[in-house]
Amino acid sequence: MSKNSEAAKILREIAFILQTEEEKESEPNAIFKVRSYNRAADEIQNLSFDIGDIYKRDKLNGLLKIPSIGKAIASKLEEYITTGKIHYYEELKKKMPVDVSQFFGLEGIGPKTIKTLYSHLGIKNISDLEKAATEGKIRSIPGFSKKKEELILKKLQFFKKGGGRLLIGEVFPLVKRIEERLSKFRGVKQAVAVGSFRRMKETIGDIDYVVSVVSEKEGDKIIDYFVNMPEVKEVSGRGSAKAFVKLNIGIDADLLVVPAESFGAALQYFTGSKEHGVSIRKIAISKGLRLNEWGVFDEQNNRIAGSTEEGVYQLLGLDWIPPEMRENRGEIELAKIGKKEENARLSQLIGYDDLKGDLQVHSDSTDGTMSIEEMALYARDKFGLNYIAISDHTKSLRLTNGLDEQQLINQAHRIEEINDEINKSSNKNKNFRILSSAEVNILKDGSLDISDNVLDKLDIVGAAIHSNFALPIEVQTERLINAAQNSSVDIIFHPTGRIINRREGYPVNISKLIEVAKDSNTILEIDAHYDRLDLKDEYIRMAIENEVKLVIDSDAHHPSHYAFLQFGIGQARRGWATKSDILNTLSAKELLSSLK
Ligand code: DGT
Ligand code: CA
Ligand code: CA
Ligand code: ZN
Repeated sequence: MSKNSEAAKILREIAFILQTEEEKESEPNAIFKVRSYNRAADEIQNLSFDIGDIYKRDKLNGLLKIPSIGKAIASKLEEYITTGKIHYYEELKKKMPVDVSQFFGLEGIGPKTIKTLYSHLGIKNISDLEKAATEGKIRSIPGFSKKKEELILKKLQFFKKGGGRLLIGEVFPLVKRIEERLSKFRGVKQAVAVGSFRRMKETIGDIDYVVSVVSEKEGDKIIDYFVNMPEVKEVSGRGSAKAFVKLNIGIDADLLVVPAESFGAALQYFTGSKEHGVSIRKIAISKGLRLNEWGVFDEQNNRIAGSTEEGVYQLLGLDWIPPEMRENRGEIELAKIGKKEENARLSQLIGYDDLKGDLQVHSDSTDGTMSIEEMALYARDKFGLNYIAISDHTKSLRLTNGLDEQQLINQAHRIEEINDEINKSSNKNKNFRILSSAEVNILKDGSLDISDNVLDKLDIVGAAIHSNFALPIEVQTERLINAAQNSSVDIIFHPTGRIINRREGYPVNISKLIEVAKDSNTILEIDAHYDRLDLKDEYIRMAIENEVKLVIDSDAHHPSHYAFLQFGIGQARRGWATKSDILNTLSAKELLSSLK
């Protein structure tokens, strides 16, 4: 595990063990403590910077700038980075020597229950629990019953099947790290993470790898290596060309090893989706061919393609189809060779390097964690962007210290000064530009909390709903329409308000919103934070079919969050967006001149 995942795991365990403790009068805020450990763990797990590097550069101060990290946790991280241990955690573990991380995600069996199970039956891990439940020992613990025991067994079955799906951003760094390690392994030609991950689905059920080797005898070595990686918790099975493991973060990973001549066919097969694969196989059959993970075979069973994906598709009369589109939603029709006009879209999908700017960025004027200047320099120097818009929250969002009219005007002036400062020494064509903006709050009645004459002084304006989620769909849609029809509003941020796996969002008549966006020349945002991915793929495609312009923003509250942009691009590709559908592929100047 990387330092970040290790530290995140410890913080999560601390939170968990804290929840097993008796309520103490002396500590009435225990629940907040638990929450802050969990939040800190999430943040660190997904940080695209290594906490060790942050510490090396800026010591405790650097750690304190990570969102959700306060003084208490920062000093524990410091202890972890410098000594490899956290004393506080070691002490907690002494009181409860249970492998608590095993129980994460085991729904309905919380910390208190686990404490009870430990103190009565000495249960320390999942297999102890399964054994005790199967042997009927749990029902006799005070407060338990036969029914409860059965329920535990049922939950265990579900858990073992892997009911939970992780968000793409939660697994991305890990998946890439393993992919890179596999591809550098001796004897390996190529290694690619396939399945839903390669298709950039918003959630991932399990991780799949396809590896090609130079010769068959390398297969065993790579499988050995795979099942012994530090991230592996348990090996579920292995064969001569396959391995199945459970990873510490609570997700399974599958590995398939193939010879180079089958690599393309294996990629095609295991990238899926299943529905796409089924349709592709039908085409093969209609041509008298057979397609499987080892290649395309003719009637005499000769392999006639398989080393590359392009070769497989071509033999079936198709252009290569980007993985993100492989959902059997019309992409195969589009890819038929000879349909020049339609299949142009396949090669014009927005690429992962196409964004020039980011239009939703927060600073420490409100709930962000770094200054405007720091956010700008990171965007320029580490992420290669040419512009960002500082879109801090506005006054009615008091929790974030939202800005009022005067503060927004002052911030816009300050931005001009910073633009001058940071561009002083650079050549004029390479100027980085910070745009003044705001994430204006849409009020209950659809009006905005900042007056139009102030908004008109900003370079670009986003508006968003942050409260009153329970209103009926007509009212909610009307609020958004009101905002879109406001001539000062350029973009609707995270249009549906969902948080994946946690909050459904408010109800919206999305086709109506799309229609109004088109008529009013309002841009809809693809918020690329992996928690949101809002608009989602399906709505992106609807927006594009209706010629609505989109932007992809990171919603960064810390510079490492710029890395989220790739998830937004992934969703845009899943929604068939070309570069010209996404306005922040334009230069700042072109973008500004296309606004309403
Ligand atoms: P996930 O893991 O639920 O996020 O989604 P996938 O798409 O990664 O699905 P997974 O891991 O079960 O299988 C990986 C790919 O392997 C899948 O996208 C297509 C292929 N595949 C798996 N099972 C079948 C099957 O029964 N039939 C066909 N045609 N393909 C399959
Ligand atoms: Ca999978
Ligand atoms: Ca799989
Ligand atoms: Zn927001």
